[in-house]
Amino acid sequence: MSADLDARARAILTGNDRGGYTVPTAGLYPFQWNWDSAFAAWGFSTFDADRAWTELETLTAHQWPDGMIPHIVFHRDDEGYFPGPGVWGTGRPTPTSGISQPPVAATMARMILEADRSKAPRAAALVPKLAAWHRWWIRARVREGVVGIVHPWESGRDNAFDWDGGMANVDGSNVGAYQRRDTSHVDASMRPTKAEYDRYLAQVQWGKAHGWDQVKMADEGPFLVADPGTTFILIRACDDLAALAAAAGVADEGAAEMAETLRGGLGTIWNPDGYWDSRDLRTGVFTGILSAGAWLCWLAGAGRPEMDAHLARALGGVRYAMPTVDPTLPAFDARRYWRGPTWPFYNALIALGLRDAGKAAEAERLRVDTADLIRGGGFYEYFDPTDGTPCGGKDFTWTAAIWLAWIRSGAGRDA
Ligand code: 9WN
Repeated sequence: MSADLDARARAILTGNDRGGYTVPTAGLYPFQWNWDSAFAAWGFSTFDADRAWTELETLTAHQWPDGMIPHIVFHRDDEGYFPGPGVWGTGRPTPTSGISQPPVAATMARMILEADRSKAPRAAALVPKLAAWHRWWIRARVREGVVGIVHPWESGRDNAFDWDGGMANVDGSNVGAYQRRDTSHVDASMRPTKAEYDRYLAQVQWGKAHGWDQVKMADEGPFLVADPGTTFILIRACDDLAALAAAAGVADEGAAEMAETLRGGLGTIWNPDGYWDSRDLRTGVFTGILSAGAWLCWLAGAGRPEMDAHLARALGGVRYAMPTVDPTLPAFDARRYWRGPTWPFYNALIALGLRDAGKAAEAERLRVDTADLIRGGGFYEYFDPTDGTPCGGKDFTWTAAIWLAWIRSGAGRDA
């Protein structure tokens, strides 16, 4: 059975390969997405190391001159997704979106290199690009010591409760008529609402109207919310970039120092009620809902006793770990995208942190539950953590990737 699933996972990766880059899933997401692509590379590395490095090289080839690596690269036009390249209007030689996405690439590159050291020259060539990207985060997004995202899509957790407060200040009433495409591929009840989409679009229009000036977007744009998830990922990425550089025999370009500086700013996102929390950087207000960004604290070595208690409660509250919102809260919504469901790729990331924090049993719980979800429902985008119902897009690249690289290859297991 598992051997069949291994073959199926490899077939999904190769089937979603569009020649040097991988789409998250055919139809719903027809372009190259940043963090999906990094996970795809991890998956490819289990059977084709060269293809894994190519994925990362294609992604970084579309880096902006200021260092940003965009959240979508529109290699070729496709009517199946909205908003497409024309709406973003970034003017890049190959069109891209105008925001970024959580920088997991260095973490994936480190694991890929550790599995096959012969690729050190390809890793060495990536280091300066990743370092420039990490510096971009610090220059264009780190405010009050933590990462502030300028658009919910930049967090990769689009409709999380974390952004509701900041989104309430975005005027979505003048965006004009538009046709969504996502709801023609998947059930609308599982997707963000129309009101959310109006505001997503208003923020894109603001960025375009201001020439995609990244510093201005953070300092003057309609939305800036501190994201624990991206902050923890960036810290980990800086640690991993330093290790990657050492393994590849090149300078780390200040990566280790960046990680330390970022660790010093974490107080900004510690909610005095006792958990890591997102915070509107325009108003200083915490979201007040324990959500998935906090589950990445261990990835950055930022666990605290209070978080151990929250972890135990959340694990006890669902059949399938890990829910993206504390399941004991009334806000928990088991099937609405980032408002409760469990995401296989995200579980892999949480588990890497848990393993490194010495929480082998919890990491294993995530691995076993995620394996059960995939065995029972297939390689879906995400799942209902209460009963395992598969949701969203099918034959998903990063779900297949983590099946191969984490569930079957042992990363994230108790060594
Ligand atoms: C917007 C591709 C992406 C993921 C994100 C996920 C979703 C896009 C969307 O799909 O976002 O970027 O249209 O919903 O939230 O994490 O990278 O899989």
